[in-house]
Amino acid sequence: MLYFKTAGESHGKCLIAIVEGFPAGILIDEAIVNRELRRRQGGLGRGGRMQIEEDRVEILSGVRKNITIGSPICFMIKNSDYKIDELPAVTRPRPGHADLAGVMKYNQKDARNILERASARETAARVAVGAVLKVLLFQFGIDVFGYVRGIGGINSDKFIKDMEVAKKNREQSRSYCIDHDIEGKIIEKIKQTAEKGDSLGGVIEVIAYGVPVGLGNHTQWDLRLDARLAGALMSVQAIKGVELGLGFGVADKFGSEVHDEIFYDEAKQDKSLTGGFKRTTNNAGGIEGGISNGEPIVVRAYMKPIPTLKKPLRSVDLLSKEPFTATYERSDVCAVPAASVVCEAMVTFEIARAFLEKFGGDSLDEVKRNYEGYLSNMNIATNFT
Ligand code: EPS
Repeated sequence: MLYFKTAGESHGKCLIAIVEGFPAGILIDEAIVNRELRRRQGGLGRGGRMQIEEDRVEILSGVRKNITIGSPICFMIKNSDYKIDELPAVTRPRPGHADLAGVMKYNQKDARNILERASARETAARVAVGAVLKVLLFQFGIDVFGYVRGIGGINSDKFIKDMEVAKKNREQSRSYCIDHDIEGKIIEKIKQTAEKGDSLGGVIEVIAYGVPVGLGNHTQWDLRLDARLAGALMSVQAIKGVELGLGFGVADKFGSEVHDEIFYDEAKQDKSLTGGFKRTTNNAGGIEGGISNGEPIVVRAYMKPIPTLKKPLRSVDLLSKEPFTATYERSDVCAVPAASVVCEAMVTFEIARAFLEKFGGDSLDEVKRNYEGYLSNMNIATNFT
């Protein structure tokens, strides 16, 4: 089974990720991973830390001559800002961070022992994992694309029509939006927010194209693909809500306005991933009954503003119990663009996990055989690579 774990503290020696269940026979190299790590480090709203770090991966195991060999893949990303033992104690917990609940749970007097691991620095390790899983999915024509729909209430009303255009627009955007019309307003809002010592959240959308019918399962609560995607995205630091397709909007509408009617196109039965069945809407976001239905999977994550504020909120000292303002050292004003890269990695992981559950094998060739067999049973041509 495909799985990964991460280890490492924000100002510790390094971050580590170990991926298990990755098939043998796939070409990966550090450059592919580094490209994604650079993307995560970039984007508007980042603070001083990103000037210090230049995230680069070292692949320590599971790969020989750039080809995966089926054994666990271990990634290491060194922290340039390695100083965990010299850093002062934190005794004034930040509202919204793990500080207070963490010290109480772990019986600590210093919130540093909590925040170092709770920090979103950990997400660099997740992005390394996502980078190689993207290579795997790409072998099967699956492409996962994450971008920013809005920051601080400045939201785009444009949706993706052409993936290549969207990719180009995102690459040219410092906010990782696909809508250049809102970029100027976002830049201005981040600037004003930084001046006020405050922080901003936003909305991220991730779309997975080329996902076949049949990933996930209706038979058990924890096998449902929508539940798994929601859990994966909620695990990303600062994400407070997740929706699929029409999402929260479904609650206010009639059933006839929500459900995607089914049509059949005989000419497409041998070519489309849906075997000729088709929809003219995708309000379900590509998942019905916990199973992918062949339409693009569309999921959105809502990120809260970062809890570390230059103009801190009221808090209480853990030791003296006196009122104080929360600790501030340095922070990002907005990490929504960076989080969009992390959300893309997490969606990639869940789709790859469900894909390998269904078609899994120890080698790429075996997975390909399984997938081709499944598609040919649905009369779909297997020219996906
Ligand atoms: C973070 C606090 C900041 C962010 C960090 C997440 O780090 P520092 O405390 O060193 O200033 O920059 O994000 C990263 C380091 C990163 O790589 O994304 C936090 O408290 O969550």
